[in-house]
This record gives sequence, structure tokens and C-alpha cells, in this order.
Amino acid sequence: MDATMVPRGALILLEGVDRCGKSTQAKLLANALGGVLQNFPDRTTSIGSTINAYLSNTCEMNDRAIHLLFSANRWEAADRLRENLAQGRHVIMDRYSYSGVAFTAAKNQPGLNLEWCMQPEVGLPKPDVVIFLNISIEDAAKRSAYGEERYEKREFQERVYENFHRIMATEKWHLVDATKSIEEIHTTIKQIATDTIARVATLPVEDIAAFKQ
Ligand code: DGP
Repeated sequence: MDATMVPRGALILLEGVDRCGKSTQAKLLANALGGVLQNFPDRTTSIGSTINAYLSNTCEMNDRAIHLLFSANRWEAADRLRENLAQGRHVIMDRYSYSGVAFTAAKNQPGLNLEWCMQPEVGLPKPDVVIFLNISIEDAAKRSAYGEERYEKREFQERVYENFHRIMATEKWHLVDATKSIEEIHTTIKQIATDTIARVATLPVEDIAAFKQ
């Protein structure tokens, strides 16, 4: 590697059902690594504000249209993600494409299967590692009552959980027990992240992978 080149950053994704503790862990990890925290959906953009209105039930939308807006919300961040990685910054994502697939497919509408839902994600930067915070819906629901947002219903979350497990059957994810203490989970996740950072540091920046067909 050229001495003037910085090693590329790692793209680290935390996924899981609502109430799994993902957002707490994403913040802790970003602080520990001095990395960039990226939440999806990113509600700060104009697309994100439409998504926010949908999630808070202040507007209705066609299922495919909102699915594509969630995806567009990731696409509008894609160049920034790549730039950060190229400049050596680690990016820690709180949800990404897999949430998109698991949640929309949980609507159980004809044609909205896992394959269809993944199509708009093709070409987006692929995470270097996926860490899934695993907790049953029964245990997640005990943590605090579900709120008012659109998907915060027990039966829906059960289907999301099943979808995540279907997706991970075909991918190499790290499954982390999300019922452990915040500190224990953080230690486990930090080790996975550190190993990933070491693995990708030697890879050329042009090799940042993308989701394929
Ligand atoms: P959060 O801000 O992480 O609480 O996420 C808001 C809700 O939106 C949560 O119930 C998960 C869901 N969600 C996140 N990303 C997507 C997506 O791409 N598509 C769909 N349909 N739902 C998503």
C-alpha cells in the first residue's frame, strides 16, 4: 500500500427487530471506534420526512411506493457512505437494506416477497459485516410497551423476526445474544468490529462491495 494512502474504513451494520437495543449499541460502537453513526431511515432528509409521516400514521401510501422511498433514503446516503469509507472513516449503520426487506415482506402482500424487496438495494454499498442482535419478540416486548408507530405491533414484529432469520440463512451474519447486558453486548460487538476493521484495512478502496442481483 502507498504510504500516503489511508486504510479504508469498515462498513458495519447492526440489524434487529424493534426494541433489540440496536440504537444504544450503534451509538456505543460509533463512540468507541470514533466512527460515523448512520441511522436508517434517515428522517432528516425530505424523503426521510415523508417516511416519518408514514411511520407516524399521518399519511397513507402504496406499499411499493413507500418501500422504494425507504430504499431511496439509503441511495441518497450512498455516495457519502463510500466517501467516508474511502477516507478511512468507519461507518456504523443502525438498520439498512435488510430491515427494508424484512419489514416490507412482513406485510404479507402478494408479490412483496424477499426477492422483490431486495431488488432496489442492488448496487448499494454492501456492509463488511452484519451484526444481528437476536432477541425473541416475547422478550423484546417485555422491555417497554410498543409505541404508536406503524409497525409496532406484536404479530407484525413476529413476521419481521422470521424474515430476518430467513435472510440470514443465506448470509454470513454474526448473531449476538441481545438479552445480555449492555456492557457484555458492547464488548462482543466491539471485538467483531475490530476484527472486521483489520480484515478490510488491506483491501483497496475500489473494492468496496455492492449488493448484487
Ligand atoms: P427506527 O427509526 O430504527 O425505529 O425505524 C423505524 C421503523 O421503520 C421500524 O419499525 C423499522 C422500520 N423500517 C426501517 N427501515 C425500513 C425499510 O427500509 N422498510 C420498511 N418497510 N420499514 C423499515
